[in-house]
Amino acid sequence: MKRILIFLLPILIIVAVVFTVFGIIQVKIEQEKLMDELYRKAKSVAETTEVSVQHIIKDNDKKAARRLVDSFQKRERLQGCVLYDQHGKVLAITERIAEWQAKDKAYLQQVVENRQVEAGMQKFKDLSIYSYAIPVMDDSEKVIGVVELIYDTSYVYTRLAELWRNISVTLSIIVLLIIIIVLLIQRQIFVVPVKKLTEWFHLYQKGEIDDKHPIKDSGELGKLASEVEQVALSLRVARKTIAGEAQARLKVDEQWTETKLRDLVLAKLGENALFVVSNREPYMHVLDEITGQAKWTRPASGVVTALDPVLRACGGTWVAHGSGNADKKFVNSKNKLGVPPDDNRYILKRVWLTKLEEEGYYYGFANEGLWPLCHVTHTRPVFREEDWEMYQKVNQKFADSILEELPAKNPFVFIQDYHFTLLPRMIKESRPDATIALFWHIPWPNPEVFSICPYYQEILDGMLGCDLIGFHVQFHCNNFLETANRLIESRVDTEKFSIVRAGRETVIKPFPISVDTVNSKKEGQESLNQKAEKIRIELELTDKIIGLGVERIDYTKGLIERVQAIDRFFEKYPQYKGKVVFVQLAAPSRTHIKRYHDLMGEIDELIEKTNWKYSDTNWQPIIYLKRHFSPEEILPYYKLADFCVVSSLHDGMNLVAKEFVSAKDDLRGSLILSRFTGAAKELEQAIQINPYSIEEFAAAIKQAIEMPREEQARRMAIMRKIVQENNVYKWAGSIITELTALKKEKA
Ligand code: ADQ
Repeated sequence: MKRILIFLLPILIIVAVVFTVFGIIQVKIEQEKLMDELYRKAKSVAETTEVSVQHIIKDNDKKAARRLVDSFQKRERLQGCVLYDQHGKVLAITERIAEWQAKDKAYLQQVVENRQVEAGMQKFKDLSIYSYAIPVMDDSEKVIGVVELIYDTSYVYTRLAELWRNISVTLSIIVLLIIIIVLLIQRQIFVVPVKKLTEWFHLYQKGEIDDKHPIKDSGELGKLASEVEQVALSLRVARKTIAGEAQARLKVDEQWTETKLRDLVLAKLGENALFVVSNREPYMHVLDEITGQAKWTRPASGVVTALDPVLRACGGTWVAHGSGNADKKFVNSKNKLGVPPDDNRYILKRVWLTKLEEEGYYYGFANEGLWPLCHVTHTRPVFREEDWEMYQKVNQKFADSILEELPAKNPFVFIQDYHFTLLPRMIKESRPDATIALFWHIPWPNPEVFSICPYYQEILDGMLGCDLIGFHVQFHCNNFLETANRLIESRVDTEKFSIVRAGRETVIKPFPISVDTVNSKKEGQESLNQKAEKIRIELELTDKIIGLGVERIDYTKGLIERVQAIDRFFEKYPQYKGKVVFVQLAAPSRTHIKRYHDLMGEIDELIEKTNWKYSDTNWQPIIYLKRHFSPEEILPYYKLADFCVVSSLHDGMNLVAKEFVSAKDDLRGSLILSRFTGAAKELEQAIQINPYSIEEFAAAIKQAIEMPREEQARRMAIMRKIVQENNVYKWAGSIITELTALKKEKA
């Protein structure tokens, strides 16, 4: 549009200038013509009245004078006639211009003295008047009086204004015609062919049509089309070859890796790229508070930890809320960018939310409502009608953003978590051909608990727009099946683990999420050990037994209970004072919510109290590092730790437990793991605890510290094997395999 304006604007300016000049000339000519007409008319009338006026004055015939001036009263427009004697005294005047007598008329003097006609424009009240004054002489050529004819000239200006109006209307019509013609030409020679070429490219490279490109032009556009044709052909061939090779490689049974997942995606999804949706974006751009420069970071989030390697492996598009304060600077016109920012492997599309939307949908409904509802941690869920309205609005916003990205046929959409329960139905209604999966990263409670939510009907109905819903463990699947069975009209198939609602089936399955056990090892052992030793020196941990916690600050993670257990541990086993140090890495999270804000204060206070209680000049029991760490920064802490504590009061899976195990390639160290995490179902060799039991927790710390090296190694080896075999690539691979199988079944 901007380019058309650049082209159109000079033409329109030239046309407007020409028309204005033409208009000015036209008006001037017309004005002169009208004034000339008036002059002639006045002259002729004056000459015809001159003789009779001569007699009237000579005979002092007042009646005849009256008749004469009255005859003007009947004439069109405002006209009149005035008879004067030779001294300028009014003898008779037409009634409708009676007030004209009062006007000071210096020019009458001139008429008498010079014996000449005086004609010109005069002001009378608000009117413009044309006056024509002629001397009346007797037979001896002596001036005996004056006849003045008066004409209202306002009709002249009315005529001129009409002329201007006509010129303007003609100009507007011409401008409009020029715009329409230019737009039509532009559409015909550019928009239509380019649109056709784009559609053709889209279908041809995917192998959906075999026609030649549709551009008939032999000029520059034709050349461009021919280049596009070559690219489309190469792409089509490459896709086919890659998918074939991938299929062949998949047959080999080997450990799940990035490459194997990529092969699976290519072989199973083929041309259909993967679309992932989550609230949290995998990479955010933020302004550095000190330098003011924009930099990118990876948020502390289990969902991001799990899905980023999957998307890196198989490409696709990830749609998420753009929440970084410098995010807008780094997207293209479609709000997209290639990520990771230093090695573009897939596309991130950012969706913008207003503060009000974020407040209601994210902080309010999702995190003050659904999050505590699904975690049994005795924090009361809050449901506000205005939050629910925002939640619906934002789900629709995401649906619109995704729908405009989906390809023409059979797309795969993989939705993450409790932020988007309404999204599956919204997408399915517009695109019934889309295969949709939702993965629920947090626990699912029993029907009684879930029915507390005033909107449970809408939420369940929205979720059942999916073809597949995944949870971490079977227990959460069972809870969900029971919830649907009890709370909404549906049929639960306990053999297939599926729910049928309004003739549509949704399969419910467990897919235990995991970590990337392949790429996390990319950094050389040597540099990792160096980093770990540097931390040991900086934090004065030499000769100390090191415990570690890595968390987002959240009430579900059991941080308060952990500090209480550490306190109890030193109380019960004082021999460890000065010998054991617990390092806690903690990323502030959802700090706008009061419960989270208060929790931060509570933890600060409790740690300070515990440190004050036990520390001496050379030692303090807890080192609290409250900030966000990058995955590369966290890894050396895992290396360094003798034991790691995961004390969640309730957790869907918990990736920290798996990250710790995955990092321990020297088989050293032990894991204390809450029984209420999904991970506890897989990592049976961890020291499992009930974090609510402070005694049991403190004893577990002692057990972890005193566990013989061989026992540590035996347990760690088993846990490592489990995590390695069931890494995040297997998790994603299983979901994709299940989805494609469902799609085939439907077909
Ligand atoms: P979370 O509760 O966010 O997510 P969790 O499994 O505890 O997930 O993983 C947290 C991630 O954040 C880990 O990768 C960890 O390394 C990282 N992290 C922790 N502290 C950090 C810090 N201070 N700085 C930077 N990064 C930090 C949800 C569910 C979980 C489920 C995951 C994945 O609540 O139960 O395991 O999703 O499905």
